[in-house]
Amino acid sequence: PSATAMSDLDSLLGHRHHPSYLHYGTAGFRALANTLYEAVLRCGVLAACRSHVLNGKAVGVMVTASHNPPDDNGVKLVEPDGSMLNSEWEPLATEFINASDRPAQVLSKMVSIGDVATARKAVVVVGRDSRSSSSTLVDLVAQGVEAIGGRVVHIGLVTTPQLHFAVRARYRQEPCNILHYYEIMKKAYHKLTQNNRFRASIVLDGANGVGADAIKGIKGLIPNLVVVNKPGDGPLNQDCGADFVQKKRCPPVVYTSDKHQADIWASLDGDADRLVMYRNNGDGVLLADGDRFAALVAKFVSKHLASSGISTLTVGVAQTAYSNGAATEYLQALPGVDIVIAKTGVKHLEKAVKKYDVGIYWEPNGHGTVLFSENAVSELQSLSDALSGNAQKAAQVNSVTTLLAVGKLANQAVGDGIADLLLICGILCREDMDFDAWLRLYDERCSSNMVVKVQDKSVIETADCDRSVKEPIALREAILEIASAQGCRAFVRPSGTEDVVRVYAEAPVGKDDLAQDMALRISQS
Ligand code: NG1
Ligand code: ZN
Repeated sequence: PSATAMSDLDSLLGHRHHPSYLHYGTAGFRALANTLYEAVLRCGVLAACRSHVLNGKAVGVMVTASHNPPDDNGVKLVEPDGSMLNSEWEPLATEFINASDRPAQVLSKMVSIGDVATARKAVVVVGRDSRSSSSTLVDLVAQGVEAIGGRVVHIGLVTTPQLHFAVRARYRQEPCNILHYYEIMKKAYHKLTQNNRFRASIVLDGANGVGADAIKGIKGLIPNLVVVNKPGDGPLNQDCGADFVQKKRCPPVVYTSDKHQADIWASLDGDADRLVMYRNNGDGVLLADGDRFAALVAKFVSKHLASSGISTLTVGVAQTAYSNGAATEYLQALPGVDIVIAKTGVKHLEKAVKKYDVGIYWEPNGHGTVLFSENAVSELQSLSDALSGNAQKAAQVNSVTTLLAVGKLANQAVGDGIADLLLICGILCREDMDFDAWLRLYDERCSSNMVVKVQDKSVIETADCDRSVKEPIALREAILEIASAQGCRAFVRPSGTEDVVRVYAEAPVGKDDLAQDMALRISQS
């Protein structure tokens, strides 16, 4: 890089002034919004550099802290194909964002800033969630991009999956306007349901966030849908939303005074990339979490693949340490379905299923999707063309059309709460299944999640995809001892998004107290 470009940039970036060292974690950088100004400005610079090295393909930046409290915010980079930031760039991002002295020089390992500024080909697509701090942070991202000659495409207030969609569509030279996002989903939903109505009533909790607005785009598809907890109704994610319901196992607070009743409830998180569904019993919930989504989808896909007559396509389901043991057993029994275990965090799950033609992944917290490989889509499409109009093969045609619809409806870049709502409702409708029948697919084992605040979470090192602790040895042994009873397991891992350590314990069906007791004893050890 030329000396001028570097020193200009160094003076723009100034000195690092976020109070603590920030890591590019499972979901990018996250912290209290008012400590992130410098970091997001630098993320703008970084995103432009990434776009430059990818020959000007547009990179995405999403400003959100998902399910975290309203005063937090965060920033996450998206690759041109809609996937998460290339893992080689994660440590670079961490180093660059934290460099207090001559930050521009850090980047020179990967790219020459002078070249980026001269070539002027970098493009960065920027979106934000509904937090009050998000607009300011978007302006700073844009400043960073423009500082080195990049171009910013603002897509405004969007859900995280919409940002991924827009970036991916641009890359594939498909229409990338958000209106198309809805059009594609609507068409696919009608194909999946074969124009049947989903009859059950649903109350959807929008976590007081952007998802409650975005859902308007699919208005009418689910006739009996009422949306509560819209932006402005209450604080974002506070006592509501997918993370709250899944972790606390209790219904959300509804911030408007009307009373609501429905067959099924559903909760999105603050940026609408997660969804959980449940029966609301007033004080408790009967939860359909991500494991249940994966089970229903895998069962449906495996059935239709068998009846489509295609035997060459592989199906894999990725789970994490948090996946319920009963879900794992259920999936293991499905014909033609492989199970792989991945580390916690969507990027690991996504990677684990990429080698399959149909890759299904869900985190229990409700983040997940079904990915169809190019090969799967083209095989299904050719078969569909070959069978077109063949009345004798109606059942086969039906299955092929159904699978193509699933691949269109499910977000092909990331988990998407809105797409997942349609996918699940569509499958329940097709299977003529009600919510209770879905829950009867398997009996969930009892589990307990707890968080512990510690001074330094980094002393904990995990192994075996987070399922066991490697260090410290005393903790490892304590867990083994506490979870030694028949049918029990437990683990501890440092959170990648919050300054806490997470404890998980699982006990056989009906042994709720045992799961709670194990988690509590581990928390205290
Ligand atoms: P951490 O904070 O690392 O546990 C949480 C979720 C992850 C993932 C990320 C990204 C749990 C236990 N963990 O990560 O699964 O979704 O947030 O949002 O739910
Ligand atoms: Zn989220």
